[in-house]
Amino acid sequence: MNVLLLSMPDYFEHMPPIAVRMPNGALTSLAGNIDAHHQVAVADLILCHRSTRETVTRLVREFNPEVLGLSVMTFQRRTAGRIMDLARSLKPSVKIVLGGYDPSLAPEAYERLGADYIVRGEGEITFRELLRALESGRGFEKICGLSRREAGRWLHNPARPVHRLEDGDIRLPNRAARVLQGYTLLGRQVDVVETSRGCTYDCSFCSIIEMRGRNFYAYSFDRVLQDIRNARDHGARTIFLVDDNITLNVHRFMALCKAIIEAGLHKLDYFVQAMTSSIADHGETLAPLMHRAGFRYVFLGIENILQGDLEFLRAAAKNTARQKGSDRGNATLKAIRYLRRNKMYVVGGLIVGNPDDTRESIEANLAFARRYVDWPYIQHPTPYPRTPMAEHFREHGLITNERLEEYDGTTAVVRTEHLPAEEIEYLRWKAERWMKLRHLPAALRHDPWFVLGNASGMLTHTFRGCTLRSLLGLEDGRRAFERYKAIRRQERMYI
Ligand code: B12
Ligand code: SF4
Repeated sequence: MNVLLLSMPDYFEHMPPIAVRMPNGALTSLAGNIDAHHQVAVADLILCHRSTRETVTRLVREFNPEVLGLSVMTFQRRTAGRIMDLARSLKPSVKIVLGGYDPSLAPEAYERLGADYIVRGEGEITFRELLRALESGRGFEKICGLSRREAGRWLHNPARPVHRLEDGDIRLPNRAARVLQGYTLLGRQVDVVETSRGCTYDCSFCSIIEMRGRNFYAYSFDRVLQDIRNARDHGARTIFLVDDNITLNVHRFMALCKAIIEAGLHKLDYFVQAMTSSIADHGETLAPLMHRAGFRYVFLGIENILQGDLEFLRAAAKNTARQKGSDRGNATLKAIRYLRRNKMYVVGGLIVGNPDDTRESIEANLAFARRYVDWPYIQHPTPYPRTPMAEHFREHGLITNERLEEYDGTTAVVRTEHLPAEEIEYLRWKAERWMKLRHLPAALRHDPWFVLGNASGMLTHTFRGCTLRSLLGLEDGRRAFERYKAIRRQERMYI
């Protein structure tokens, strides 16, 4: 069968395609795990976000897929619906399969949008079995993790237990299936690699727990190194390790750094997401090792610097430093110091606009980011389907915006008990632009050719909506913010 797999073109504020065009790891993993006789093509629509309609039309015409698979996050749901309509108009018989976080956690929405199948949770084995059932015309009822339409009704097969990743059952991603090119991070070709799946924490904003429960399973180092080599052989110079929480098992992570060095793969640049507590507690040995292994940017899940907010986010434990088992307070500063001392940049993940936040508490977080992080990655709490946070915001009547295409993390869609949503977003937007500007010299040192060629495009993106008058303070900043919001609305019309 011909199988076409697409990820959505929608991007969010901190990942402008001019600087970041990252492949979706799910699609190549699915492509690597279907039976070998299928023809499979993978297209990440972020690479053509300005010509989505034309590209999807061309791909459907040229590739003539019997099965079309879409990978979707919540803020991409509207675009996914439009792509499904387009594909059906081009080829009415195509079977449409949805997967990823949003279809898994809100399948009912996709039933209404006209999908044929929904793969809930991990997809490799379920999708492989679905293609077999489509070929033979039977056996759908035995496929765990599958939702399907039968005689006008939706049937939901039992959930599939999470995979333990250890027996080689999940094969390497198939990167050769990609039919679009141009994946870059700050000008260098980038790819994604997984070393583990899962997390045992339960932060209230994170979709991971409803998606797969609290667990952690890891691939063997042999497999991880093969995967990194495969990404490198396909041209990657930067690797984003997309594990849910690679620092959950610090000793394994240290051993992985050593394995990367021993395999000579430390000449690549690595980006990773990390918990502050792991870095703070083990930084003395871990941080130098990470630097030697090639880690350059570390996304730190700081979440918030105030204890009350951390408790709401259920992120206090993962942000607490410990010594010999006893609590030594917030881990953030310690973690930042270790990373910076070892020449790594800190991407500071903060969440502002939680239910009890006041202007002062938001300003305190922004001031912290200004002072301590290299690149701000500040978001607003977003009530994604079935997260504990979503329940809380709904119960307290704090959700002010139900337009899911704006659930991109940098649009405030909830208010606090003290501040309207618009004001929260304005505070963040106003402060964050200047923090990003400040990182430009460091980025120039790291990637001089890219920055020299793209600085004006990046600045135009960061300061869109602003004019010289607004930057000089001769115009009310809110007017620039309104223009920015209008531009953002336009940008969201991908199709
Ligand atoms: C790595 C990562 C990123 C990376 C890389 C993204 C990329 N291009 O791949 C970066 C940092 C760029 C990123 C950004 C964002 N992310 Co992100 N990210 C993740 C993370 C940590 C891992 C995702 C991953 O690659 N896993 C590995 C792959 C193999 O697994 P998978 O994607 O789950 O896919 C499996 C199944 O879902 C299924 N499947 C998936 N698609 C399909 C399609 C078909 C057809 C089928 C059959 C099956 C299937 O099969 C796959 C294999 O088993 C998750 C989860 C987490 N713990 O936080 C969040 C997560 C996916 N991100 C999320 C969000 C919201 C975002 C942002 C909007 C904002 C943010 N929080 O940073 C941006 C938007 C990005 C953009 N397009 O602009 C949310 C999504 C929530 C939701 N309900 O939609 C998650 C779940 C985190 C959370 N908050 O809970 N992200
Ligand atoms: S530690 Fe990270 S992956 Fe784990 S639940 Fe919290 S946000 Fe999600």
